[in-house]
Amino acid sequence: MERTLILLKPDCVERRLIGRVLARFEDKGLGLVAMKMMRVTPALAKEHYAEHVSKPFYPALEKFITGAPVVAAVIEGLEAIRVVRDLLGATSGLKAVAGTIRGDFSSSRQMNLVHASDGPEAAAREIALYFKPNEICDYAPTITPWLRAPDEG
Ligand code: FUP
Repeated sequence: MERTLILLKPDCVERRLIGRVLARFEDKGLGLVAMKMMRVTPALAKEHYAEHVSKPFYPALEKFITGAPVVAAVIEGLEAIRVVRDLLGATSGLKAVAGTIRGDFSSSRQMNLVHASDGPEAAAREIALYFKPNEICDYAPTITPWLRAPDEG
């Protein structure tokens, strides 16, 4: 099992797409194990986007990500890090394939609705940035036997 961090970004919240976007992950069979609405502060934005802080687009990205609330969540599932990124599609909504979340709902590179961790190290770092260990709910969903065969994990 893997866990990954998603952020429903300010454009997703302001456009009232929270429910429809979360439904895409639930429909796939992934599980939510933590979730909260919050403001990303400039300090948190700089930590989250540490690899981008020195890039020319960073000031606009920080203004965007701090400009309205976000919904942070931890998603759990088999190969969840890759599966969630595949569901999102390419970074730019203009390039993302139709049928993906960004391909269906975004026409922008900055306003691409959802962030998701891009690997195991990023997932561990980002989950710890947004959630304390006791905010994550460990549970065994009773629907699991109807989502996959026992030998699939
Ligand atoms: P992703 O891995 O899909 O989140 O994308 P990146 O790490 O490449 O970029 C991080 C965020 O910066 C994305 F949400 C998009 C944004 N971005 C811009 O706003 N302008 C750019 O020129 C490049 C990226």
